[in-house]
Amino acid sequence: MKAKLDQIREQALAQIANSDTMEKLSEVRVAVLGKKGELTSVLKSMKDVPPEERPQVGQWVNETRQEIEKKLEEARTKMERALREARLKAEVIDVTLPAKKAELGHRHPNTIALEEIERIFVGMGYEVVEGPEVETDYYNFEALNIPADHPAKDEQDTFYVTGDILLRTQTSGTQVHEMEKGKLPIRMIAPGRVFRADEVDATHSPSFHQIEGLVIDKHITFADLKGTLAQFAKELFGEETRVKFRPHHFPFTEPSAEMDVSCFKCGGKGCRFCKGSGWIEILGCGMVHPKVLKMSGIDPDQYTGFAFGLGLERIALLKYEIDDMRLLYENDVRFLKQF
Ligand code: 2U9
Repeated sequence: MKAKLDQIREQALAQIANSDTMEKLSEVRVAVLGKKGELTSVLKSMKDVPPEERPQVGQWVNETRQEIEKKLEEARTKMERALREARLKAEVIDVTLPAKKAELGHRHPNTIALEEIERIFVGMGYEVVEGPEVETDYYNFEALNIPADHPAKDEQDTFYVTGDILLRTQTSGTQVHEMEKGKLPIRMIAPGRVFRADEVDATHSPSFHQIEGLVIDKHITFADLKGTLAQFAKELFGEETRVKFRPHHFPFTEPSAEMDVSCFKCGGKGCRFCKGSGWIEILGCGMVHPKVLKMSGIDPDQYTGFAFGLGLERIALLKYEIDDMRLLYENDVRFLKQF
């Protein structure tokens, strides 16, 4: 029996020594110590051993089993360590490699211009108010003293949802909503998307953005309008910028004007950029029409105000010297990257 056990042990230890994978080690364990293993069958044959010899044989079997188990465990630990070392070696991280550059997004020229304009007016104490893009005829036209037969109301110029509901053609409805709240004074700008049934070309789009402003308080005069917009122009285009006002007509303001800035390319001498005139038109403005104040519940004998409106895309095109509005809507990264 002892010889048999020694043979099992020698054979098992040799097999363990020859095992070069976890699977092979596992096979050895099953073949020797498993339910149908060689050592297990020796144990099963104990019944044939004379009772007086059983303690001795039992001890041999246990010793053999323990020795094989110990060797199996040693081999397993050794193999695991080798495997881990090989894995760590393969996974090695070279901390000296240059990092991958993360691609940063770019703000759209419209956004850059909008944020700059908002910063200027917020700095002068204005609130930024947004309103709905879908309006009723009343808020887009009637409350602004735009008569029923005005050409802007034509279906050729305005996108109608139904007979009375439309996509706003200007952000002015937002100011009307604000006036109706009855909280005075008002110092606000209303930036946002507007819609006009225009054909696309280098300077037109059926959807663009406006920034309109409204100030209403006691004793507001045209001098306040001039001072405010002159300061705005200096902050947007540079301290040396001069402004001039040309008489104009809008139904919602009286008197009305358009404001030009001295050309920031040539300083006013005249160049290709300002088409030789030295001046660039940037906005429309005027004193809020008394009828407009009255319709929204403000007493024009107590309160006066000024308003202005400008096209955001026009400012972005001018400021960043972009010659085609369509570039602003294509979102070509090669274009956007430049700002
Ligand atoms: C209220 C009263 C008056 C807003 C104004 C303009 C002049 C103007 C144009 C600029 C270029 C539109 O984007 S554009 O085509 N706007 O010239 N807008 S005054 O006047 C208002 C607004 C609201 C209650």
